[in-house]
Amino acid sequence: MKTTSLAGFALAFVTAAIALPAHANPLTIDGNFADWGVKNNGTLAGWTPNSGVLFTVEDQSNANGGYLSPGWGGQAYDAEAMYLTWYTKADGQTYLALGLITGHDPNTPTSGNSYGRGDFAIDFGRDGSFEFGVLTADRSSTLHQGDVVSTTNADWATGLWSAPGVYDPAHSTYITKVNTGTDVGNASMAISNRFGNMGTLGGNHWFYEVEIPVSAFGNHWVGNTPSESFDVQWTMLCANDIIILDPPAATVSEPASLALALGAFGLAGLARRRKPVRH
Ligand SMILES: [Ca+2]
Ligand SMILES: [Ca+2]
Ligand SMILES: [Ca+2]
Ligand SMILES: [Ca+2]
Repeated sequence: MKTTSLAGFALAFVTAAIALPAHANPLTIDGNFADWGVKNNGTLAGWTPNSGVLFTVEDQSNANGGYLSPGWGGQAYDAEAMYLTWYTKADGQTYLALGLITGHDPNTPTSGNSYGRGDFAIDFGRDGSFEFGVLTADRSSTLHQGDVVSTTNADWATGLWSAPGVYDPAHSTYITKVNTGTDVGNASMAISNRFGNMGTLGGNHWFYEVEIPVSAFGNHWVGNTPSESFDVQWTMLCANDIIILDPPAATVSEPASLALALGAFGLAGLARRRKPVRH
């Protein structure tokens, strides 16, 4: 098995916008990222969105077959950037919006050595348990593209890897797509056509744009701003490359009851809880 080093190939940076979105304007869910402030102008700066949008960029330039993490696959399986914001529309409804740029063709079939697109996964509490999936494709006779599905991890299919670089499909814990669960809402979703000139590392790219009414999250999101910490993750059905956006703590208010309870013990517990669970 190849052991290509990630270092040198990967461009990774995370920017934490400090003041978030109370004022963010609603986005148009049309598969065009201009309203996020992202530009495919062949520059590094093109990845950077408007202020008020949280994001992470993990663009890699590996040729076909190059190492990503936790698997291989090069540009054709490169999860490149994720964006996140939220806003309240005139109707009073609050929405969580997600953007994803990837080198993985959304139309990639799942057959032989090829693997199709996965679903967005949301982990409230950042405890490694994914409470919701947002479907990028029809997954069963009742679970369709755009559905917001309440899940446990057992409801998810998993990838090919049990650890970075370890091929072991039978023991993979990297979740990929929703098989089963309870439909709790409907997201708007648009997927772009292929485009180029994104960043400086070349290749083809696609953009997913998603808008989720936070009412689907029940008690996990109360009010106009997040009431609980959360992560958003996306990968494809092999989980060759996984991208995770972890909104920084400063932008997500802790529940008032927890804040009141914070003594020395509470702080220790908070620090432990906030340590991301990674596989
Ligand atoms: Ca748009
Ligand atoms: Ca790339
Ligand atoms: Ca990547
Ligand atoms: Ca969770």
